[in-house]
Amino acid sequence: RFEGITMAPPDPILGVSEAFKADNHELKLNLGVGAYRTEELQPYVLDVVKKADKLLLEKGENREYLPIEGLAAFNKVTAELLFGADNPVIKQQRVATVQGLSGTGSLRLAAALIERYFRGAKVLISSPTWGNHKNIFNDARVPWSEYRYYDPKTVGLDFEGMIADIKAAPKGSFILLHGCAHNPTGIDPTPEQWEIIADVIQEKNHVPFFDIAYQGFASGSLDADAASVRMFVARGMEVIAAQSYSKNLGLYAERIGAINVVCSSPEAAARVKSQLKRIARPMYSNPPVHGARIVADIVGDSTLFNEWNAEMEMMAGRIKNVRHKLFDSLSSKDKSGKDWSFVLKQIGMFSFTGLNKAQCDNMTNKWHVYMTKDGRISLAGLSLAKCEYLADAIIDSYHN
Ligand code: PLP
Ligand code: TYF
Repeated sequence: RFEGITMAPPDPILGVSEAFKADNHELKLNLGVGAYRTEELQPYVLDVVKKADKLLLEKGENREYLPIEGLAAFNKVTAELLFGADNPVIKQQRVATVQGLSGTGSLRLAAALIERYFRGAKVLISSPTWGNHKNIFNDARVPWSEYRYYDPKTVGLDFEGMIADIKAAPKGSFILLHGCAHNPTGIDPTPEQWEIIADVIQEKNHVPFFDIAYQGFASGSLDADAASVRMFVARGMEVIAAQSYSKNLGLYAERIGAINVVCSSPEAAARVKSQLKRIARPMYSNPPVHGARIVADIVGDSTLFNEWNAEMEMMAGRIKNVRHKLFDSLSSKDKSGKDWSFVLKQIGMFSFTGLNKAQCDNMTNKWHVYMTKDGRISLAGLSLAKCEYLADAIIDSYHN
């Protein structure tokens, strides 16, 4: 019966970690998965999360099922964190918020909503994008196509291509946008470019669909990183936004996030929420409680909230330091005259090196540097001490 089932390919990102584990070389470096590491390259649990955990234990809360839509206190603070607590859309109860299984599960709920109520509508995703986006829309049977985003000539944004492709999409398409710290390129539009993107989306009656997995991690400020989303909302547009707490609170394995749909009336929001619940119910019934309690307690308590912000700044700051050190090492070691300034222009956890597949293979096979084949490196997995080694590897691979 199961004999006919073929082997599934490994995940291109998570598979890199497997290969890394199997390598015994002492200089090996895992720059594949986007997960924060300390300067000692160890996983990091935020102090504020440990504190919240301890308080939760003391409170001795029960393990009853959550409602389908998740923990009410979490849903309240997560929408406030994204849109701003005094945003009129919140006061007017125009946001349908449902707790999801982190960013991935929240995107999957939105994809199912699109499939059910906007049959045939297309989702436009950036080229390139986070690999799982295509899987999510494929599995939800939502047609998608790509818009131009990355320009290999400048290792920067192909803004004209992006605008042209969004303009050319059928009216009423869903435009998937990375709220901040674009994965995998680390290249974000400027505030002025965001305005033009919003103009075109509005003109074409498209729906902006934000994936915001790095709020606070791009600039170190939660508010600054939500500026793109808030600008679209301030224009009075209907907006979808999927949130994740994997990176900014280091809650990767807790699977905590949310889907938010900003509607034009409280009645529409209530109906959308009811349908999101209907989608969630036969998939997983109700979401896990622990991460939701941690987020609700940290965001809802001003002391813990301030501690969180300080730790996030520290993490974002460490990545920025590594970025500068890598740029300095590349610039001083490479005698070819190549301009490495793109490394400094990119933001967030990643740097897109522009290395092609053969060059990435050289990085791994010769230098034991593990990375995705699209040329992305996770700076969150790099330490100051390893920058010179990495620069040698990159320069050797470039001129290979
Ligand atoms: N979206 C983007 C762009 C990501 O990079 C990630 C992974 O970090 C996610 C969504 C979802 O991650 P998670 O499901 O852990 O929240
Ligand atoms: O891009 C990354 O590295 C993160 C981590 O199926 C990740 O988004 C990678 C693959 C995956 C889930 C998360």
